[in-house]
Amino acid sequence: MVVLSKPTLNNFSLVKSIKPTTTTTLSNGIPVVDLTDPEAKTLIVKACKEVGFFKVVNHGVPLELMSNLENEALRFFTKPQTEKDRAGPPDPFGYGSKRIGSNGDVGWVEYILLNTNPHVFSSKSISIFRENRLNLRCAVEDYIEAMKKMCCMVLELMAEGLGIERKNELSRLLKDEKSDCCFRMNHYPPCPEVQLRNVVGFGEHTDPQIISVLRSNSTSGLQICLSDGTWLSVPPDHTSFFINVGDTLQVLTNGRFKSVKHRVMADTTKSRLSMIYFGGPPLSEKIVPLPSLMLKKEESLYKEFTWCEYKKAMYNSRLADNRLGPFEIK
Ligand code: GA4
Repeated sequence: MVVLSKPTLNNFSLVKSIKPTTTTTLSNGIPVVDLTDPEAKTLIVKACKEVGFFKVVNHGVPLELMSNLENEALRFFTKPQTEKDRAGPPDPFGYGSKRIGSNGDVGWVEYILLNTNPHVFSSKSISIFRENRLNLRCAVEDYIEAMKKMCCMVLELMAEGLGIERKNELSRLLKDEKSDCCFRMNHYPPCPEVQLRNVVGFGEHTDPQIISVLRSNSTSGLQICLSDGTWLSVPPDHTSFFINVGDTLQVLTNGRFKSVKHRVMADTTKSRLSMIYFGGPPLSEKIVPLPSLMLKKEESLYKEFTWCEYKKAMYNSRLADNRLGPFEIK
């Protein structure tokens, strides 16, 4: 029998000197990170390793910025179909309905997809911004600026949490004037068919970029796939952001961070509106594990490729494909 002695002053001080492990706050199994928490960097790294997904609170982005864009987007999505179609079909950017990508994927969704590169964004030829949609243009502009800032802040916390000396090692990829980011607004109208079967709004996939930030209205639908293959519903929260690790970040961290598979199911009664900012590197960037992260004899799990090469492969793929598969070193 083991007799436990009462803590003496000595072993009590020993217990006190062990640094308490940071505990993750969970919302229905989803890690939540308060960006003002001094432990944020540790919690972000833990979430990226274990789930590849987390919710961000206390992010400093004014709610007004989000609701302003939500209102402008809804104003567009409630226009007659013929008017919306004039801003499509997506090539891959523009207005799209039901068809996702160009390889046969469909979903119960309509969307606006935009390239946020300033040279492209400021050009007059963006079809969605014709027809006097100056308010929408301004709302998107303000929003994507805030998203880029937040992504960089999160990427810097990640670098710190990973113990990387240069904290801009990841964020520099987005700060680069040639960074290849895009922005998507998805509108999922209510789908009465759901009574017959579960209708998929946006099919399962991983995001190819480094990082994605999602914000939605209060309608549920987003699900993430856990490591045991089960789907977890993400409770919506219109005041917060949800961050997910993309394929590129999985490679940059040599598999430490997991690019999370996710999908959206349609709702029977309520429409869902989501906005997602996708942070990608410059086209010419070589995507290899960060040397500063690699242990002494650690080898890359992936063949070398540029973001441009990955994008080419991505546009030839279907949503649910394992896009990193062909680049894995077996
Ligand atoms: C998934 C993530 C982003 O929404 C997106 C999508 C892109 C598109 O809609 O054009 C793709 C998809 C996404 C990956 C595979 C290809 C390309 C649709 C599709 C079937 C904008 C992106 O970057 O990759």
